[in-house]
Amino acid sequence: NKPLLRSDYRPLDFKILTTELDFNFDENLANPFTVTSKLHFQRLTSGVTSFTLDGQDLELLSLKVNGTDWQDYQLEDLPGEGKFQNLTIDISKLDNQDDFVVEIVNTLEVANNKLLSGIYKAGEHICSQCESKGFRLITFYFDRPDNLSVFTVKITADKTKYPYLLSNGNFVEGSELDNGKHFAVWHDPFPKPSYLFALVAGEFDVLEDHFITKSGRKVDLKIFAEVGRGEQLHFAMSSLKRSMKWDEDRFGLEYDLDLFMIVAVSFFNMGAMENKGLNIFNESALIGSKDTATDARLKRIDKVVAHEYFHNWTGDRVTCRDWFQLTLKEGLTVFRDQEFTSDTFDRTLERIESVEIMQNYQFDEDSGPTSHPIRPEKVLSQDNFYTVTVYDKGSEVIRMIHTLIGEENFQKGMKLYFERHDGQAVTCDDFVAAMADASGYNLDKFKLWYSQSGTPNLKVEQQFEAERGVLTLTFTQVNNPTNDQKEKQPLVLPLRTLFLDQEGSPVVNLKTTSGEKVEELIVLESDKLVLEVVTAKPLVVVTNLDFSAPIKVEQDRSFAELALVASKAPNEYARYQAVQDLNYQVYLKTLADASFVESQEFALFLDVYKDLLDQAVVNPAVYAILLRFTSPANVAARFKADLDPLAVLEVYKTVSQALAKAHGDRALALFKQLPEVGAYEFNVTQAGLRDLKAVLLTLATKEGQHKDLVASLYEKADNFTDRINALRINLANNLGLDSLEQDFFKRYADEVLVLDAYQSVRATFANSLAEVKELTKLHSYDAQNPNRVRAIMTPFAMHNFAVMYNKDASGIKYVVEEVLRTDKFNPQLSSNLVNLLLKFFKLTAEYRNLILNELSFLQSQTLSNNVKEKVDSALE
Ligand code: DPP
Ligand code: ZN
Repeated sequence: NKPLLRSDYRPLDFKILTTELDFNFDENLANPFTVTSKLHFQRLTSGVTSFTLDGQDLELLSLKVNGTDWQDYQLEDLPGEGKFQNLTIDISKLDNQDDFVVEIVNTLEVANNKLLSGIYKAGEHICSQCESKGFRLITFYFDRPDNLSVFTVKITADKTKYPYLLSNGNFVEGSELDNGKHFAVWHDPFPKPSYLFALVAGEFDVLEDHFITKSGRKVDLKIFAEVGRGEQLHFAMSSLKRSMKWDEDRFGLEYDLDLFMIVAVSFFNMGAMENKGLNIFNESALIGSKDTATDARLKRIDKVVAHEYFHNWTGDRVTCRDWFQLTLKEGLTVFRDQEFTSDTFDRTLERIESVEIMQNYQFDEDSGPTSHPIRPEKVLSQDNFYTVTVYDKGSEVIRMIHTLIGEENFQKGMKLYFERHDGQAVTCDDFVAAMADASGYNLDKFKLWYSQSGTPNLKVEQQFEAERGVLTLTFTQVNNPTNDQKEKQPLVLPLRTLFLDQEGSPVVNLKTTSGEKVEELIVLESDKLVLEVVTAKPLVVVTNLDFSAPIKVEQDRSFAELALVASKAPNEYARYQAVQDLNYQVYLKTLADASFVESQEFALFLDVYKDLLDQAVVNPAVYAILLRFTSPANVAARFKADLDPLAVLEVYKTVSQALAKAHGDRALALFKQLPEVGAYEFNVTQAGLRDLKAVLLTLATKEGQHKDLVASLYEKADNFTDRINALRINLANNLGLDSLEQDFFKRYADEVLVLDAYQSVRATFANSLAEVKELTKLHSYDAQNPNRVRAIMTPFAMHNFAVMYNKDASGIKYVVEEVLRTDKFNPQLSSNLVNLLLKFFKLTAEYRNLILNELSFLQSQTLSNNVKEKVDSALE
């Protein structure tokens, strides 16, 4: 159980040029079955006469080299958790050691494989998941991303139970056999690492369509889902076609095979997987229509379909040299999916949503026990590094490069990256080099973002001297030590900055005292920058606009100034930022002194909401976000220490009550004035209006009045979003509209994903732990299915402060029980659940001790590497 280090990377001495796999599935899968693999090796380092293949839980039945039974091998079980194996093959007796074929027959376990890694059963389907190290559960291999091989796959299985037999690439041949079985052969011409291998067998509904690429090639598109749910694939198909078009238009990237398939499966740890030509999805990220998915989930489907499709170039054609480089493909592909969503829907909205992921999740990770740079240095379990840091902060790092060099240079950089590295497994350094070389921009200093963890704090100080007519601005960055790294250096921070006058109008063409133009993008390259701006009047300075750098900004600003920006700034993002800062101030001040809600400043705060409610609704989606008083969970994310969740919850209740009291009528009036949304369409205006209606109704019905409007929102709904919003408001405001739930269950009894959404609302508003546990009795619940478990545990632990942080620790203990239970069969799932406990470092001493005690208890149990790694870091 030793951690791997990035610095340990060694290139392979051999490569596997071609891989032929032959699977023959038994109908009932009761027994482990055999796979035959034929591997064509080429030696890369002369003189080396042995190599080691990775395996896990496999039984080796036979080994041949060049067709002859081969005895010169050693199979050893590695110490520690899991049955990891090394198969070392000695070829010193071989005549031609540079080029030879190894044939391996081994068994693997499918029916009892609960890891959801390797090949496993998802309900009635057989499917695979190999990223990052799942292929070794199938056969012995160089299960690492830098071995690129051309795969040919033969699958044989019962024809009735498994009418579809799928793998990567192109279909070559297939036919019936006389024993009730049939077979199919697939060939993928693009060399790929083992983590991109995929296999699917089963009965499905299929939605078919096609796409004509910009060079005129026809690509067949097929999306598969469980029988009976094919009707819910149309949205995903439209996402796929738009993604293909967008990648051509914006990045010039065209699809490269004649067939692209996506399959939805019911048991899956991740969101989805970008296997070459055969993406496999968690059904929650693929199946959905207006009647079964919220606008938010449809948007997620759109994003995930795009994300996995975009991996075809950024991930599959050019992949990672080793797993420490994961952000090379993930950060870049998240950046690409964010740009796709921005171009498709609304840029400001997308920006706000991405920023909220950073602020509400990534910042805590970066200052907590598991903090790591986007390119980690040390890993015990690779599964643990599919994090918001690697993904979302990784994307922010790409975005900063984009901001510094501009779109045109960025696209030149992408072109150069593909020219240099198509068909290769490369590093983050290779990517940055392509960007620097194509743009001529020196990124040497910038590269520290890849190796330094933690969130920089930017202090912004301003001083206005009326006599001199000068505003002195001082930017100072402070990089605090993190759990993984004590020494820090200043990072390059691109700061998009906006200057406003005292009425909230922009001031442009400013000059410094030395006559230089004040740029809209200020780049801080060291720990301090002082700027003397010539101005006769004081200015309002809004910096890090659009979250141009992933940092925390500390700026002393008056309530009045924040209120001005919040209600008047001519920039939606600036207003959003000001509203958030204002809300945070209200929390802090009320926590410090409960009588704050009687103060002048609080009246000013209420006036901001009055102003907002009196304004014309231009962009309903962003407007709805502005009007939503920050939730306890999101405000908790801004705390650095001494967070008392129950006290925060009390403030939330008090202030939202005060807002309702002051503006409930105004909210109601606006609700009634909103334009009719009309027959359902998925677009940003409609989705924004639906969201806005829910925000306004929540405010208007806070004190139990106007229930009929909530009932009618439900009854008149032609979509799932309005229905679940009505249920949510009913529970949030205790309206007692029981008949809505009765209808809901009649309507959706068979829709597991809808019921997950329902469970999440219930878990958020449950009044006791007993109520939370009661949710596991719902007919759709399955204690082994990650979607079912997470639908309850995540909202409960993240959003239900009252029950999760009950002082008797029962909420915390429930999370621990679930970690231990799931760790026995699915360490990726249990490791996800442990994250729910890792905010202890910022809580008050009382909670910190409660959680640390529980983590010590966990540490005394037998744990997977995945959970152990996190618990050990927490207790370090
Ligand atoms: N399938 C996961 C993703 O696309 C891991 N590659 O992010
Ligand atoms: Zn990805």
